[in-house]
Amino acid sequence: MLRYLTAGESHGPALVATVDGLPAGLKVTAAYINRHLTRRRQGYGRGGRMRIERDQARFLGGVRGGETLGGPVAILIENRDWNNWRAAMDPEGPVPEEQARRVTRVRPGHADLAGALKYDRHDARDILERASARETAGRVAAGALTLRLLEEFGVQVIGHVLSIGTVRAEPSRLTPPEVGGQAELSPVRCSDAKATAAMVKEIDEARRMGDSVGGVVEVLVTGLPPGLGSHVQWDRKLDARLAAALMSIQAVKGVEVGLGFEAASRRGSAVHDEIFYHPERGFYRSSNNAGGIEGGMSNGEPLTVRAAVKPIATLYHPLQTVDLVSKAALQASVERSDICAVPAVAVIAEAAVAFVLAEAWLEKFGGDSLAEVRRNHQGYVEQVRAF
Ligand code: EPS
Repeated sequence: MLRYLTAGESHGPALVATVDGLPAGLKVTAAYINRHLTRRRQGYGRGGRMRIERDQARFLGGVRGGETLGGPVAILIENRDWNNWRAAMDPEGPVPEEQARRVTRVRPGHADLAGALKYDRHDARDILERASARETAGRVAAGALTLRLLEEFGVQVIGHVLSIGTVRAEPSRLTPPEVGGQAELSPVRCSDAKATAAMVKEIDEARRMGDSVGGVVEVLVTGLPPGLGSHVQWDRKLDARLAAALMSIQAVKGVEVGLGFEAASRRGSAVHDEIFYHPERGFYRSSNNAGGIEGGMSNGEPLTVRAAVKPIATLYHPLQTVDLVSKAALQASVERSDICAVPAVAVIAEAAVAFVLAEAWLEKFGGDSLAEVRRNHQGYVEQVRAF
């Protein structure tokens, strides 16, 4: 069973990610994880915090001599900003009132109010520190280990930005690796150069207005065999599991697979992908409206999932709210924040998708060592080929 947990507050000493259930013998390095952490940290529209952090992963367990041992892999990422928050976030306390940096003017759209009521905390900092998207550094570190596993089998996971605010990338004729290559060069992780320039403007405009802006990210995955996930039970369906993983990312409010919501307004003949057979290629489709999933299982075509990201809830021109303590009508608290984090969400979404796919991969081909997983995978590939 593959699982992971993260721990840590945004301005606390560090973030921790623990991944349990990876096979032994997988080659991993901190440098590999750091590459993904750096990709997450980049992206036009982030705030001053991203100039403070370095996001360097350190293995605390589960890895020896550059290979996993089969036990839980624990990763530590220090928060450099902790130096500026020691008094306010001291785990040992007591936290002096004048240094507590309390937040009581709860921000509409953030976890502040619901969390304060639920956990009975009269300082929303106790909520926002954990609700913060800083936590996604831990998720990307965990997800990077699963990306590494999938890479061993030639699976490529590519996250990119489709839209920011009202600016949309033109539908692309590029192959998924080309999309990834172009997106990597774009400050907003978008493969369309013209749209990139307009997206940068959109972010600048939101910044000028003291506002924030959201968008849509897409993850494309190539190299999957048919048969990951299952139609037989609701919680084994691959699309359901991907949707849950993507929805769990801070600020994501919607998920689509393949044509998604667009399919609802088309006739069946304009939605379903016709099936063909070639002795070399096996079964294939000439279109991919299903986004690589039918009946809750991968069907061998590239996976295509999208997530809609709402605009950041911290606004420099704040919205109306109520003070948690005094109950007075006031303007919401203004924390230093980002204007747009959509390019980062594309990287976080890669990690979320990779984790679910690795989990499904190990369910189907599971073994305690990478060599065993490889044998099981190979046997299945031969079975499908000989079908
Ligand atoms: C975040 C607010 C900002 C972001 C942060 C998420 O942090 P701060 O309040 O320290 O300026 O920069 O994102 C990260 C630190 C990160 O690593 O992604 C929030 O409120 O969610």
